[in-house]
Amino acid sequence: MRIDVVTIFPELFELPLRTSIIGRAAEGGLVDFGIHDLREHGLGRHRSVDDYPYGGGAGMVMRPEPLFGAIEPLRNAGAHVILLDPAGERLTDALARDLALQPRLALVCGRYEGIDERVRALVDREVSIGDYVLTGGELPALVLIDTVVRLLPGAIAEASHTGDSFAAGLLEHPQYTRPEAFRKMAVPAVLLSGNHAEVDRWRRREALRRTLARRPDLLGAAPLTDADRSILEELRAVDEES
Ligand code: 9D3
Repeated sequence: MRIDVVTIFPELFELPLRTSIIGRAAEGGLVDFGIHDLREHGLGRHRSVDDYPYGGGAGMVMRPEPLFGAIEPLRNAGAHVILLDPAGERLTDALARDLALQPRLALVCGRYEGIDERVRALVDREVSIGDYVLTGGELPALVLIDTVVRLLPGAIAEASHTGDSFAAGLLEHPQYTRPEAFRKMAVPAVLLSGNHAEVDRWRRREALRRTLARRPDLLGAAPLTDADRSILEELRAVDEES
């Protein structure tokens, strides 16, 4: 996969894309990145990329010419162009799985109060990472890259995403490692028992317990067996008692 990014802060991408799983995927040739400084398409001696809003108001708006100059060649090369925008469609694991099928993505990061409306004509989709206000699209672009690249075949062990909590529709069960007792807190005995069927049953029950307690909204869409449903009934009943 090829991922191009258009930004006025190319330095924000340096370390994150060289580190950890994304860095290893890039090293191994699963993905390569092109980070493009929008200022290279800026206007005049000051390489200006923004201007005052027509109609007045606070803040600056990103001008269309530099953005067109940066985006058009990427579009013409076949990239699926994504504008990171607070009013975009919400990023989910399902969207990440769709995007991971594209051979090329171009991510456009806005800054200031927004971008000239005419730039949207060059964009295939607009994506937001959630309902909170950030100072620009750079961190959202990194979040999108992180969630897409880990899904590329070979980036991480397959089992680590077929078992993803959002893929399975439930939150994950609790996990423990050594030591067996830490500050008087013990590891549940079942995990030390060596009985794999019992371990699986315990994990499923704990995943259901945690999802019921923290994200009951997920239970509607989760694929649940009859056994799961009776465990949930039991957990709800226990909760009634206290
Ligand atoms: C003045 C009104 N603001 C809309 C809420 C304008 C505005 C605020 C923040 C315009 C751009 C930004 C910068 N944020 C992003 O570019 C952004 C973002 C975000 O702030 N939250 C979640 N997802 C995203 S994706 C891009």
